Amino acid sequence: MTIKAHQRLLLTGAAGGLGQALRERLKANCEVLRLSDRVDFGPAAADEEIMLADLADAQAVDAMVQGVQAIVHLGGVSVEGPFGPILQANILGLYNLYEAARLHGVMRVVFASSNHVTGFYRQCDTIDASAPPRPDSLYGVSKAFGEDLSRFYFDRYGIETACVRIGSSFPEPKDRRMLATWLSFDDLHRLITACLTTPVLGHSIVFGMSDNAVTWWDNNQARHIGYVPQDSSDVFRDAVYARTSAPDLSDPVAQFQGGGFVVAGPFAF
Ligand code: NAI
Ligand code: 15L
Repeated sequence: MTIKAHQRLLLTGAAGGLGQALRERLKANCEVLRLSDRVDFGPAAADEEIMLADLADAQAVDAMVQGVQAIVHLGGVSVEGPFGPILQANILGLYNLYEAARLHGVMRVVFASSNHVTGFYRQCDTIDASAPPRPDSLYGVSKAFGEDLSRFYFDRYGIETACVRIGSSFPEPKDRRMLATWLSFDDLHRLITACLTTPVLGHSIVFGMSDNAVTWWDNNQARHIGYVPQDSSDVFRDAVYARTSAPDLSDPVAQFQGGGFVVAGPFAF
């Protein structure tokens, strides 16, 4: 049984792909689940509250955060694109979120970081949380900013954060790269639950992946979180190989962990 570690839990980005996947699952983690996004996504169900907010709007973010005990922060731009929206949602928006957390005494945050913080490591490298960031995109740079901002709020104010460098969280791995990066929705929920319930979280970086045989990431520095994945991309391997061709190893997309993000853009502001 999942421990309801917090009375009222805030989930941002609730209208997005992962927000929808987690909405039902996270009800097990709290008495009241507060859901937020910039876009309207319909009415609240039992044991839910909905508070729409643009992350760039400090007042709206303040209201969104007031009264919760913990935050699962998924909201923001989730792919590479023009810098303007990334700046508003992922940089200014994250600052607004942590300021609101500080003002309202919210002491634990699960931050959806991304594997694109380290996307310029090679697919033959195995890295752990001590590897310096090598972002593969402006999007990845914004997530690296989020990891540093949350570390500052921990060192200065004691707000604990798990920076979850999510790999590829979709119903199934879509291509050969995702056989290494895949994170099932159930394992994502297990990982978030571990981050919400571990006695001492501190400021931690954890790679969000299932128990995939091929991996580029080592989570040994996150053992205090207590995450034990139970799914694996391996059951999809034969099907993925059958429908995809062998990678061109001279192509940066096949060389680097970030895949297509290493060549995306540039985009107009
Ligand atoms: P998504 O793009 O489906 O959802 C993001 C949500 O954030 C959307 O509903 C959008 O309306 C909202 N949003 C965007 N800008 C906003 C703003 N200014 N104010 C308020 N809300 C805003 O993305 P997805 O796949 O659900 O990912 C969720 C989080 O996890 C994102 O932060 C993403 O960067 C991160 N992540 C996801 C991965 C995945 O495999 N799905 C991999 C790595 C990281
Ligand atoms: C991400 O950070 C994105 O949010 C997601 O849409 C995927 O592209 C994922 O990384 C990935 O690397 O597969």
